Amino acid sequence: MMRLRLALSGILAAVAGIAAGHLVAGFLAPASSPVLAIGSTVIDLTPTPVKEWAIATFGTNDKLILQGSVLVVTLVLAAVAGLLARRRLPVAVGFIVLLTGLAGAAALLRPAARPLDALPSLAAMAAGVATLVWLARLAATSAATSAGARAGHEADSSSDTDAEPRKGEGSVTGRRRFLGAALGVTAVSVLAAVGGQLRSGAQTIKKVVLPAAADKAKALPTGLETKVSGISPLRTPTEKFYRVDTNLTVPKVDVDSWTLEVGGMVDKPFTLTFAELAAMPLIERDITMTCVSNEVGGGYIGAARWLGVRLTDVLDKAGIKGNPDQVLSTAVDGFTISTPLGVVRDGRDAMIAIGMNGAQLTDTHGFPARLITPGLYGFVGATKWLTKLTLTTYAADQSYWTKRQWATDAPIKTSARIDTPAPLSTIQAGMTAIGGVAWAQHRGVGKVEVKIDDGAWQETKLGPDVGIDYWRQWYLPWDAKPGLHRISVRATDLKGQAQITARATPFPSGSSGIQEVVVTVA
Ligand SMILES: Nc1nc2c(c(=O)[nH]1)N[C@H]1C(S)=C(S)[C@@H](COP(=O)(O)O)O[C@H]1N2
Ligand SMILES: [Mo]
Repeated sequence: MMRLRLALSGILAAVAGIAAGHLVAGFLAPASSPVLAIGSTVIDLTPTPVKEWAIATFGTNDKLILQGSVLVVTLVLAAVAGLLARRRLPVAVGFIVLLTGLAGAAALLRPAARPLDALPSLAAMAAGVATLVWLARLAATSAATSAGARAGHEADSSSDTDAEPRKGEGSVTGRRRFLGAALGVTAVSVLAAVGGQLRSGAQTIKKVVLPAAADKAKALPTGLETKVSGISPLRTPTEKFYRVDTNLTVPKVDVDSWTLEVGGMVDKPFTLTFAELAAMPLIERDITMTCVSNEVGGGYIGAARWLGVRLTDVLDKAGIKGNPDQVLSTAVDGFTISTPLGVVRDGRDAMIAIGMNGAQLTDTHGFPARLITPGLYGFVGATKWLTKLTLTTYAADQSYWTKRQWATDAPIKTSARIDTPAPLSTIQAGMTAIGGVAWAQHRGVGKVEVKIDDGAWQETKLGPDVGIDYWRQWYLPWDAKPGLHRISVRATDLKGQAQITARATPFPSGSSGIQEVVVTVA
């Protein structure tokens, strides 16, 4: 029983520390909360294959699972500290100091950390140590009294507690006192954690006024979604747009103090405020983004209307000096992306976007400004929460993912996805439609073909053309006969190049292969 109470003392010390840290972080910087700081460091240190496995296995739940794991490991270690607390209190205290110290170091070693980011971990340290000392003492006292109640003064002669073993009610009183303290710590911790969460959630981004585009996009045509049910809409609503980043908390950037710095191998480095950036000529473009982690048939793809400043306009303002070959972009949290300068300057609509689907960027999609590079996977051209552009060389500087052996130049591979019928679904026999989307950004989709069972590849009907940087909807009417059927799809770009049929994993330059779904027709 005493062991249990000691272990519980350790666990509650950790809970109190984590909660205190979370509360303080809520007021200072949400990302510096101890569990989040450790979690972010774990994300950065995780070897690429493990990261890919986690994304493939857990999908967008990967971050929740990671934080859960950090929490569980911490609680287990804290339970050990609790067990040590009776005979070796200094060691147990040292253990808690070490754990919270690690969290503090993790917070301070984040790329864009400020000294203040250590405060939440210091609060965790204080709350953790105080709780441990207090509860462990109560646990030992209650145990000593209960041992005393059972066996009188012979009980546990090595006990290092000075409590007087009493007869009768003593054990019950001691246990009650411990239980009361444990419940108290739990209640206060829950309040602190919830408070911290509410406080960080209350941070919002400001509303900004976006000028109209000087160079507007054509009105979006009506998509196939009006006639093929279950097909992805021609434009992805912002709230349905996939989100991929390394952040455990979404940066809420203060637009008034935000700046975009342009430097490196340039003649005239300069800095722009948001108003100055937004005052430059704006273009509006329909562009489909894809994540390199998207598996064949996956959902890490979205199509939106972007409003922004041409990246070349900004670079030309600075004037390129020497022979840089990459644009290194940095986010407010220090995350970096390399984009090949040759790609940026080949005439495509690479831009610093400030608007998405007719509104300012949302916090999750990079407010106040992000890069969009048509034709390249997001990890080489779509930096969110952008704050710095540096012209440099691949030889001199490497970015977050290239340091982790991902490709440097990563054009999006041609692919097609079946949206309807859904994999492994059961549908009614009779006339229906097979439909989905296909993409070959910056080359354009030429045709999409479908194969049913062992039949021939049949050309599908394509939806409206929104340009080579955008995806294309497609469908094929199908008279479905009862039974189990296999449906495959393949896309070919406008140059006649069919998508790669060989299966490849997302690492290091994007997945390939033909999607095949199985459906039951009843
Ligand atoms: N600052 C920052 N920008 C980032 C990332 C990131 O982790 N941090 N991830 C990139 C990746 S891998 C992709 S696919 C796109 C996703 O953009 P979205 O979340 O708006 O869809 O953002 C890119 N920009
Ligand atoms: Mo990505």
